[in-house]
Amino acid sequence: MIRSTSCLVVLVVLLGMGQVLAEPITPGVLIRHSGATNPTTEGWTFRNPRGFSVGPILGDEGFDAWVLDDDGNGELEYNLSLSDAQVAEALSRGWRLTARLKVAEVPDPVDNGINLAFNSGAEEFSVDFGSSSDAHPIVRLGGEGHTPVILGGLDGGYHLYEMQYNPTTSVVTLSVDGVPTLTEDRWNTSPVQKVRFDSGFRGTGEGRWNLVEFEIIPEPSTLLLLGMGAVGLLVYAARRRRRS
Ligand SMILES: [Ca+2]
Ligand SMILES: [Ca+2]
Ligand SMILES: [Ca+2]
Repeated sequence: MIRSTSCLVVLVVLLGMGQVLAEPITPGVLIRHSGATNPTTEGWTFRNPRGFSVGPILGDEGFDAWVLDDDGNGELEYNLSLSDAQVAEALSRGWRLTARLKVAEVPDPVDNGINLAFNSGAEEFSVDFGSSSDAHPIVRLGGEGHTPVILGGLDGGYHLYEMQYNPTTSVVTLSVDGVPTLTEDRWNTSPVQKVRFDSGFRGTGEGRWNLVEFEIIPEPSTLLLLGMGAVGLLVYAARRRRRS
């Protein structure tokens, strides 16, 4: 009895560890850009670079960042291609796409010059950025066909933008500096499966990207249950051992 219980404990603990170890960076995070690091050294694919150069900036209002300064008919993209399984997991568990960036030009019309998106193979969950003539950031959640919103309470510096998808309601909430600000459930279509930050051909704009992170929301309840199960079995095994 003790031996079989111990085997069960080991199995449960290994299952729990496997769940943690299967995540490549930290639990739930599939890819991340941070600071002034070249995204190609972080696992991002650099696609279609033409028309302008990119590079680091240090200590910009206290932030390090990677600069995409598109002044015209340039375009490029940093992306991570996603498998069918990863997309399915993201849509069933929920996902979070986070970026801290500064829109450096004033004014900067919203025209796909500064983009952040998760393309699911059906929908394009996107937000693109600009700036008003008095330097407030502008966001357009959902891409072309959606209404740009001026964030009048914010200055022209770095801000944290977080898109979070609720798998129960299929609604994305955009939080800015931790404050839920916009929601959206209508998206343009896209046949590709990837996470990307980029600058489009027609658009212009300078995005200074301090952080980009895509996360499939972990299931703490599963890990918690596994942990509680393991503890329970260990207690049970210890009691059995004491009695025998
Ligand atoms: Ca520029
Ligand atoms: Ca362009
Ligand atoms: Ca623009």
